[in-house]
Amino acid sequence: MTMVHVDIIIQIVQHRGFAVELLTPNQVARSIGVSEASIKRWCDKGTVASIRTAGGHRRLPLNEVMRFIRQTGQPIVRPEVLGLPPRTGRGKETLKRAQAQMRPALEAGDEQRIARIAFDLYLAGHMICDICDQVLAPAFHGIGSRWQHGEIEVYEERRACEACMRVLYQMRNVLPSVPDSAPRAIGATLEGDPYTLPTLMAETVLREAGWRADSFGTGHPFSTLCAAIGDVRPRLFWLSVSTIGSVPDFLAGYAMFYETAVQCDVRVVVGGRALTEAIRRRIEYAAYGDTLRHLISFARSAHSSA
Ligand code: B12
Repeated sequence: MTMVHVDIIIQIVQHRGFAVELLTPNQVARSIGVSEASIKRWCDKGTVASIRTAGGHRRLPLNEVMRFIRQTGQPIVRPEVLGLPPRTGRGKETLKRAQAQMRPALEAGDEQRIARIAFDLYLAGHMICDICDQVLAPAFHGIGSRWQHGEIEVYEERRACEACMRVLYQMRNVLPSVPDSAPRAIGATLEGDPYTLPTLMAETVLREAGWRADSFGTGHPFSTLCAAIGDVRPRLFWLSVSTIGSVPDFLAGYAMFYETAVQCDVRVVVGGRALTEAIRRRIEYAAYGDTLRHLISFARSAHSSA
């Protein structure tokens, strides 16, 4: 029997307050099947950004290596060395093919397969908002209807959510670093709304678009969101609304929240399956979006107009 030894010793350093994973030129060379000398030359020419350790050794941030692979279309021969699932990065993954593969992978709770599908799309150049809108969200809609028809168990649905969240966190780690000067965005869901995925996805796609974005998670009363807006003073606030308990309470709370946002010069973007047209007609907002792609389009215009 052959033993396969994979040495994934990734150093982690703090850079601008974020944990950044660092790789040696040898690890990068093995991951993409080129010589170590080539990697060192690329570092020295600035083709791929690197830093030097106190002892003068080159180290490459993982997110910079991913940027390089994504931009150059360099095939990955040993994805495990980059902390990616086996067989990731072999060829041009399409959204259409991934759509067919994602729901079964989620239902099986197969995190490696979910990560491989998502990373293949990312490495093929797809934006994370499209991966969320066109692959992950439809897969969850399918899971919802299969649960409704008794075809899958509740545990399979919940396990799928947990696995998906872990993969989204993994994707967040490979995104380019966002400078301190980047615009700030925060977002959340309201009290009684336990849906974690849409707000986590909003955070991830805004980070990809170069925002310092933080999801504050689920279940917030309007009053605490007003406090958050006053304390953080973000340029943008996203509110994801997947379920509404009492419509009159929602309308009253939202009116107060929106007034605070206007006073603090914060643009509010709203979205989510519970924001029906009838409800939207009765509230004010800077933008409403059906998709995360809409959120990004608005964020881009808000960024360039500032
Ligand atoms: C997972 C899940 C749960 C989990 C969530 C766990 C978690 N940690 O998030 C839990 C267990 C909490 C749950 C509970 C329930 N659920 Co549920 N759930 C789902 C499921 C399968 C997936 C939800 C999800 O995350 N989707 C993925 C996201 C990303 O997709 P999305 O919401 O469409 O979001 C997209 C857009 O809306 C938009 N968007 C979202 N937010 C924002 C924000 C902005 C700013 C912008 C621009 C865009 C945007 O972009 C997203 C990406 O494209 C859905 C099925 C479905 N159709 O979604 C059922 C579903 C929503 N649930 C349903 C039901 C019935 C329930 C329960 C009542 C079950 C029960 N008997 O207890 C409870 C109610 C809980 C509550 N308080 O409301 C029904 C709702 C039916 C209805 N007519 O309202 C659904 C549709 C399933 C079904 N087909 O029957 N659920």
